Formats: sequence, structure tokens, C-alpha cells
Amino acid sequence: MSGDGSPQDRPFDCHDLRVAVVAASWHERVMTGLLDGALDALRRHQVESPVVVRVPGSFELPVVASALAAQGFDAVIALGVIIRGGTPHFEYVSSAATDGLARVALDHNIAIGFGLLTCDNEQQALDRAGLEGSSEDKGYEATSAALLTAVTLKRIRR
Ligand code: DLZ
Repeated sequence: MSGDGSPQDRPFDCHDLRVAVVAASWHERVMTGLLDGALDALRRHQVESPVVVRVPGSFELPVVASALAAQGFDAVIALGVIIRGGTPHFEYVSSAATDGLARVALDHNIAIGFGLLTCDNEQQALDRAGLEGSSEDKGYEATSAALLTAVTLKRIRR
């Protein structure tokens, strides 16, 4: 939980939502924290049988999120960690993943959980990963924000 008193801190009933998680595989220790946080949020919001799909890297998140969105999921939670290196690669992968996920949300009119960490170093990522000693849990936060969005979209469509 974020612990900052935001609406995301109070779980609400999402048992009727179909939710998928797509998770990159780089920086596995951080990813374990993000994935645990996301699954914890889904459990607390009573989401049943979430589908979890792993992809190689964050660059691959949007295309798989798009395929999941096309399958009729109410929300897709995207998790990844990109750490700055010595080349412009960081910018390219970060932009492609961020822009791609935003496009999936708008093209499919679906809630996308934006659980993508873009950090200067591993410590920044660990601080946000919801692990023991972390100050933030971005996997939980991104998931509860997506669930809130999915519930809102359902209400608007009714
Ligand atoms: C190649 C690459 C690099 C250098 N760094 C990361 C990273 O920090 N985080 C991440 O999720 N993925 C990284 N990748 C892999 C790319 O996202 C992608 O999987 C490959 O370029 C293959 O398409």
C-alpha cells in the first residue's frame, strides 16, 4: 500500500473484474517486489484468478498488453524496471514502453496499470519495489490505480 492516505489505500470490491499482469524480466530482484505488490493489491481487492504473463524486457510490455486488452480484460497491469546505463538506450526503451502503454490504454479504452520504474540506478528501483526496506510499493500503487480506473470505466459505460 502507498500509505499516503490516497483513495488507493482503501481496497474496494473488484471480484467482477478480469485482470492480467504483464511483467518484464530484467532486474529480477526489483521485479519480484513489484510483482508481489501487484498480486497483493489484486488479492486485497478480491480479484479472482489474475493472469500473469512474463515478457523479456520492458520494450515488449506494450505489444503483449495490447494483445491482452484485445482479449477483453478489464485491466492490464504492466510492470517493468529500466535502469539508466551509459548509452541513450535507456531513453529509447523508456519512451517506447511509456508511449506504447499509453496508446494501448487509449486505443482499447482500458485501464492500464503503469508499474514501470525508470531509474538512474538500482538503489532507486529497490526503494520503490515494495521489498523489505523499500519506502514505496509501486507494484501495489499501479495496480490499485488501474482497478479504480477499471471500476470507473465500467460505471461510465453502464
Ligand atoms: C536491452 C535492455 C537494456 C539495456 N536494459 C533494460 C532494462 O533496464 N530494463 C528492461 O526491462 N529491459 C532492458 N533491455 C531489454 C529491452 O527491453 C528489450 O527486451 C530488448 O531490447 C529486446 O527487444
